[in-house]
Amino acid sequence: MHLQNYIDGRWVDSTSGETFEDTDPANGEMLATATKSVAADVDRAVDAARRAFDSWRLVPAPKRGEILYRAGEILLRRKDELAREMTREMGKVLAEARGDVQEGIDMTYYIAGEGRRQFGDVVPAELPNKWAMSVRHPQGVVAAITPWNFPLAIPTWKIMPALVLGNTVVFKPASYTPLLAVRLVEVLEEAGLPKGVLNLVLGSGSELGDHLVTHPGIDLISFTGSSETGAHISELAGRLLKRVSCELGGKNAIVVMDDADLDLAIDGIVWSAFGTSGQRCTAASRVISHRGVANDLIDRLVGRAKKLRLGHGLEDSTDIGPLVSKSQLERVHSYIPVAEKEGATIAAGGRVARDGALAKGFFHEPTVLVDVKPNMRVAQEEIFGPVTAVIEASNLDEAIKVLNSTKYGLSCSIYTRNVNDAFRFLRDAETGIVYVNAGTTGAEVQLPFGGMKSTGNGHREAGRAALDVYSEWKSIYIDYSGKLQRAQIDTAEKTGMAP
Ligand code: UN1
Repeated sequence: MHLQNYIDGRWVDSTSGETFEDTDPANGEMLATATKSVAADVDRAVDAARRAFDSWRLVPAPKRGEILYRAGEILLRRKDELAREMTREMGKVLAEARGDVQEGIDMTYYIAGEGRRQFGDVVPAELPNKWAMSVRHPQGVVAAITPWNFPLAIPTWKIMPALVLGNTVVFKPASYTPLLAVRLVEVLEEAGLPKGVLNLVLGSGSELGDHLVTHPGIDLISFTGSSETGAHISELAGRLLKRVSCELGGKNAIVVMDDADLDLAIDGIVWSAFGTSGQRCTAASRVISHRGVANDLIDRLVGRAKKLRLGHGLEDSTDIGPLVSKSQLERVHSYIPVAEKEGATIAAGGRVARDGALAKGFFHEPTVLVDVKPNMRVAQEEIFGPVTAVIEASNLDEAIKVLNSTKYGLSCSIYTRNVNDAFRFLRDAETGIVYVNAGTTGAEVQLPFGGMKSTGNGHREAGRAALDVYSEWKSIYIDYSGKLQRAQIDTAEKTGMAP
């Protein structure tokens, strides 16, 4: 299989003629070659998107929405096939890959409905015989730069709202997941998207990213990835006064109080910490346990972590797939000596898994760190792997203090049966997403998704909030009085009392 760029409605190779490999991280098998783009390909994609913008912005929004409905139907039809390819391309187990595709379907249908909404305000004017209202206006050409951990869902979070609002798009997916990106573009092509409205450029972010972000034809950059890259993009784009929407890192915590249903809490921790091998920005990489239940919690968590079965995500028996790449595996594993040096204890896991067939892939054992203090690096830095750090706290106040002590603010949760504690937690957590008696993952598409502090730059994806990223507000005044009316000027006319 060979994967190509999609520019101005045509599948084409890069002008470089070079390729890169798309491989299965569970066994190293090659799935495809992909064309390796250079700056000239970015230029072509941006030019095509700019040209298409002139006509796409004039297509009635309900018609744009209809194309998205059709795309949702095609995604539904292809769900199983896409999920299988996703498991092979980036490793997550099949049930989770199906969930990823489903989240893309949900987002596509949800946003398709915005074709007939996109509400603005109609408000009274302060002068007589005058009309006042606000409408949404597209930004122009959007650069959608997406990660590999949700290779279908996250691109839909960006591309679908951009399209329904009348923007055109240059899509630069992570180089680990070109296949799923090609599939999404195929779906939108089949759904009837006109040429040039969505363009795909495959290749490495470090080689293409700066050129794309600073390209004068790009109006808005929507990026999901690390806080470091988000800051770099924001710096480049900020100088050019471009809008940037960033979804960045997390150091999400589950707080377990001494009155919690511990069985429920352990289920939530295992799912949130080790699902997707911990490669979610919402993953629970900290557990803040009330001292009264900490020993019991650790015993049970360690027991469960040791039972999880590593393997290829397409096998029914597998609980946890590989990490996406060798470099991610090395990065995650490099935190083990850091933890030990700082005085933490490895209560479960801690090793790169090399037994039998696992040696061919990038597997890391599910790892539980205990004796962790809130200021240790393993309690502060995003690890993005199957590693969670248990920190003890004496009461709710201390737990909330620890919760809020990192630079990130994406997701958190509390397990408690005390309604007063739950409400205090909801009020005081400095995160964009808060759960009660559930883990930290599993956000639904109809609510805003994103975080506070270094997790983002104030924008939100999903929900109605997504519309604010991909549109400008235009306020409109229509004076039908037939005479000069002066707002804010102290005259009798202003009150309508003049003859
Ligand atoms: C991400 O990891 O970047 O809430 C997105 C969740 C998923 C989305 C995660 N719905 O875990």
